[in-house]
Amino acid sequence: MSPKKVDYSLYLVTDSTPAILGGKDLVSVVKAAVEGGVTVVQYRDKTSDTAELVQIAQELHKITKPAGVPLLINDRADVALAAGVEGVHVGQDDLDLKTARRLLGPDAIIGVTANSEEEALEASRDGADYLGIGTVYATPTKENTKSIIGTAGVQQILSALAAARYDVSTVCIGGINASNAQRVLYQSTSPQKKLDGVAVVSAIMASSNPKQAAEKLAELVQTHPPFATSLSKPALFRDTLIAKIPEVIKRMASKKPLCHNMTNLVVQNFAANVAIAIGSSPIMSNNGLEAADLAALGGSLVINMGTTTPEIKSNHLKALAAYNEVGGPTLFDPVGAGATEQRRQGVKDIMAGGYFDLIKGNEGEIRTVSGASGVKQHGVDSGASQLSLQDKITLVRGTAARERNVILMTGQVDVISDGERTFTIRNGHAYLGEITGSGCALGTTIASVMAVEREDKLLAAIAGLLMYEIASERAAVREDVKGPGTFIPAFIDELYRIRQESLEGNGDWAKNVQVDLA
Ligand code: 3NM
Repeated sequence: MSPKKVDYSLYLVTDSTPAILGGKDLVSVVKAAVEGGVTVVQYRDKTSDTAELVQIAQELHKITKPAGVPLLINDRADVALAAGVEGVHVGQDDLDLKTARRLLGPDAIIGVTANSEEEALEASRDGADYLGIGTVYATPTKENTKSIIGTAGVQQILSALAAARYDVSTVCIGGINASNAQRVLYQSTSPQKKLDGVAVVSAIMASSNPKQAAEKLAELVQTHPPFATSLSKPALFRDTLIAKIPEVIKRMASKKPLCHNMTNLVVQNFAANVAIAIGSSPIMSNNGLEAADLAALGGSLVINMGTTTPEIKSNHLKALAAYNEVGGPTLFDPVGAGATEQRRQGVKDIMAGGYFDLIKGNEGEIRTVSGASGVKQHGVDSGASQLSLQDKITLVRGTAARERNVILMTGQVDVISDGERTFTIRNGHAYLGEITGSGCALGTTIASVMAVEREDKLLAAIAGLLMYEIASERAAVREDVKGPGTFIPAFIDELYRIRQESLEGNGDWAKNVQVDLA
């Protein structure tokens, strides 16, 4: 079945229950939504009697048909036939696709709910015109959903469809609204296949102004999210990338960007001192309510989970939304991600709540971010390594491609990737592992560079990482450094010196970088 010419970009599923519709009139809400720009309407009504279903479907069709918007009926091919609408949508437990097709004929639009690769492939093989892929995020609108698959799950299904060469259309469903529609479309995209649209219920049906809600969503789904700056990645080779680093650090030191740190209680002072030393301007604010004002100042955001609590998590989510809205660079440091259930869930919640340009962590943390089960971190330390270097490279590259961001796994050998370009970095010094907050302040350093280098965030991250690690090497060999205690002030001095050298146009500090293409 070749895809029919249908615009699936903003797909409305109706809901007549008081919890969603409130006291509003269903037909009026659909009329407003169509005026606002929804491109498909599915009439979903699990309670009305058949005669009533047909009658309401006919009324809805009087609105959708003149607007060129297909009207589909949830589950009921008989109602679709009786009302003469364009098609049906069937769930996995509804009327089966082949029977629906037999009843409605080849021109009808028939969509199928798919929760997994298997369901998606089967429906495509059997001739579905489109798939409703979900559940993306948990939603009170439909509580008996099978599994929450997130953007990673949607992307996996899209990749499987592309590999099997099905050109079936796709929308995703579950918890989509104006705050996440663009990100969900962006992060669900697989290199071979993208979603054709998003399906929403409450974002429009529960709105007090359905027309405005539809207009807003229609605009959002047609545009890239503000944080998607580097849609065409510069094809940088190792040497061209390395050559740019001193200039990037010089730019950061001259511009003194704001670096907003929502970091843990242990490292606030150290991270702020590091930020000042490298030439950025730190603000250590954990108050989510002021994040929108701070985001407007053009800086970057670090979210560090080191001493998280439920209240801190809610502040993090507010700040992340504020920076995402203006495209301000965001960095996530999931400290101790694999150590406790609270933290494992915290990672899931925050990654479902917004977009991070970069996620950095040690092996245990990045494995947790990737979704690996059974990661046992002993406190915030990574614990004994369980992965070979090649395993780390595969994991980091795959996670970056999945999240469409940059992933940095720190360790004796750091591994960094944006999903396309992957590097290993062997700079740094063991003293960094002997003091508190060295990983956290690295996050501050990288975020500071990302604030000024927004186009290529991989370049920004490598520049920040190298500045940091080379400063540690220079500090460690100083005569006044006798151990971790004397290392700290020397390290801050060396960060400051690299900043000053960079400002003077001297990039010699970056001569001994140990960076390799992986
Ligand atoms: N089907 P909202 S989730 C109707 O996962 C429906 O198949 C789902 O509602 C699925 O946009 C869902 O309000 C409800 O979150 C989506």
